[in-house]
Amino acid sequence: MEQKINELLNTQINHEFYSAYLYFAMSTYFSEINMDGFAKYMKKQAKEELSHAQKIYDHLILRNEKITYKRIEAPDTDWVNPQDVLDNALKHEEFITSQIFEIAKAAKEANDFATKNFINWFIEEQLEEEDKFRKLKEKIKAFDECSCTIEAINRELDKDGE
Ligand code: OFO
Repeated sequence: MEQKINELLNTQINHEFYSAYLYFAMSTYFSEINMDGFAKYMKKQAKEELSHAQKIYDHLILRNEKITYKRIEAPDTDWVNPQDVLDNALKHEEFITSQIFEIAKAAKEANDFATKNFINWFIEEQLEEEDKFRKLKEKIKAFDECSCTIEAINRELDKDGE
């Protein structure tokens, strides 16, 4: 594996851990305002992010590649309302998608077919994750108009949670 791809994959492990950290923080935010369905949902997302980090870790190990550990930043938690949290989650996923595309591009340029194939799973996953947050964000747009809407979504998410 080229050094550049090793570095990109190690950086992506860090991004996935940061994503988990961010979503746990969002889960805390929702717990604190008694929106337990949303809290469960974000906790589930956080756990998924940990599994993404592990997937990349396993791929590097499988290829006998070096793993490097980096500092995980603390997320900013100054959200003003639930809509703001979901805006932030969607923006974050869009950033992650751009990073995944960088890996795909580098793998293509290096003719690293194993990484190219591996990263395809993440490309699909990102489509789903952006879609999930976009839809949830749209749903709670009505929050300002009717608090019963957000209560209904909260109950729906509570049923889906792990
Ligand atoms: Fe939220 O996605 Fe990981 O990759």
